[in-house]
Amino acid sequence: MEEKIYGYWLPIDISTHGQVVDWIINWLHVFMVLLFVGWGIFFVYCLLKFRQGANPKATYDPVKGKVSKYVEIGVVIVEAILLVGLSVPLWAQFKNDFPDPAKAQEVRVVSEQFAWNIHYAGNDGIFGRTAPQFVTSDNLLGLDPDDAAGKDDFNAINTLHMVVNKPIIVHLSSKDVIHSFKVPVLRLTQDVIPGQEIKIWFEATKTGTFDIACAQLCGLGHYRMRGQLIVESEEAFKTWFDEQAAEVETGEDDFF
Ligand SMILES: [Cu+2]
Repeated sequence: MEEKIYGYWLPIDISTHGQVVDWIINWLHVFMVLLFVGWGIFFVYCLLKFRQGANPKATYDPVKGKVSKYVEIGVVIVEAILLVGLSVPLWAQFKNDFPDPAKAQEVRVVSEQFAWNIHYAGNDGIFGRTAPQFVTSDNLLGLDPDDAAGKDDFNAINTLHMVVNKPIIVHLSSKDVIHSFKVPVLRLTQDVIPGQEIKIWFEATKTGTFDIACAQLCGLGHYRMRGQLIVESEEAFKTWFDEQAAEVETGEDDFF
């Protein structure tokens, strides 16, 4: 039986970095509940204690108790621990410790209204040069027809195939407006900014087909900007990859 991806709480986590993200999300919810209940009790306490019947005359003396001060210091300490102890190290790891490209897979993801172009480098492993002036409806990536490195490249529209338990480096860019590359099961959200190339990496630990969504309202078709992340074994990936590469060879999936 297939495991349910989405339930009442967080979707399943299939990434190597997801556990820390989930800790942060879960602990923030615990603290929010504590704050909500705490403030609720305090509110009711104030309604009763300072009701007009018991206090016909207002007091202008400042508060003498120290409890509120200690509670606020406690909240600041907890928030600092969450930020400095969990969020910042995770962010730093995600941004600084990139996997060795020799041991990782590499793709370019070029977003546009309203699709994800997934650019594979083909058999040579080198991405062909791209430029806006080459973009046509047959060449959505804008590959330069004069660049030999791009001859074997292919575009897997809305389908990102990757190998399980192997890191992948994704170069994100946009052809038009700001989009946001979101894969809930990977605990991954990264804005895609026109004019910039943003590098991210992740590693999936489970095989299966999962959703890629656009998490930035990017126009009328935003709702259908949905892709598939296909995490598969090395062999299955190779079979798929060779098929795509062969189609480029035979001109079935040729851009020019
Ligand atoms: Cu979008």
